[in-house]
Amino acid sequence: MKRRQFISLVGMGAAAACTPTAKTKNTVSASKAAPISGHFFPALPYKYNALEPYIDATTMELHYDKHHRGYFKKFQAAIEDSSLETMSMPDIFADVSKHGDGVRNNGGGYYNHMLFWESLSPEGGEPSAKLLSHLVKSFKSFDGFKEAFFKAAKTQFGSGWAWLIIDANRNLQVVSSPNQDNPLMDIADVKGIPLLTIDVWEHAYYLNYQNMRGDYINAFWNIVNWKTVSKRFEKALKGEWVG
Ligand code: MN3
Repeated sequence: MKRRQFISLVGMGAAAACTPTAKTKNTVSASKAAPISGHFFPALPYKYNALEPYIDATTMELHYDKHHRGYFKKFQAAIEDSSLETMSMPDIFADVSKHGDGVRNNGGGYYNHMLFWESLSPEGGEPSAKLLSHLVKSFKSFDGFKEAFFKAAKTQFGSGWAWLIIDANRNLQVVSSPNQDNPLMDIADVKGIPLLTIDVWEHAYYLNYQNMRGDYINAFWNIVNWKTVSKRFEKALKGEWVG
């Protein structure tokens, strides 16, 4: 794939993944509406206790209402009265090294948590046949993928994230990132469209799992929203918007 095509793929896919539904559907009056890339604090797609016993309600409430909201507010402050107010997150991340640490850390924190909430569901499920076949191709087996993802999440030193991404060659890869960095950022070692992510900051699990990060990651498999992850993957493969 040519670089330009990939940038387009990354931009479209990731932008749509985190754009409020009302904005993406409202194409007719788009010229009158707020810019499609405007930044909004999203609603949590389930109740705080919906992911129990794997993630407890208190952790969810603090994580969403304090941590995530805090990143959003600081991000808003960091971009106030700048051109970034109307720029999509993937476009901001594509040049994030030029925008300063306030945008990198708080923009990452805002965006990464949106993907994290979307990656989870009380219903769990399984990958689609197409995603499963690609996971098997890339990691030998589904268990091979889970091992790679577990390892990336478990061994990320300090705070950070692990990701399943689709890269520029449309291959699946597992990567990790420190702090609030993500694979859309120009500073990332391996870039791609995020499909699935896990937050391994201690605030994501310490109340319930204390220092047992591995137990938290194992519990995570019970609540992965494979329906959404599969949809993102199949649309990204075709170069379509990832909703
Ligand atoms: Mn977090």
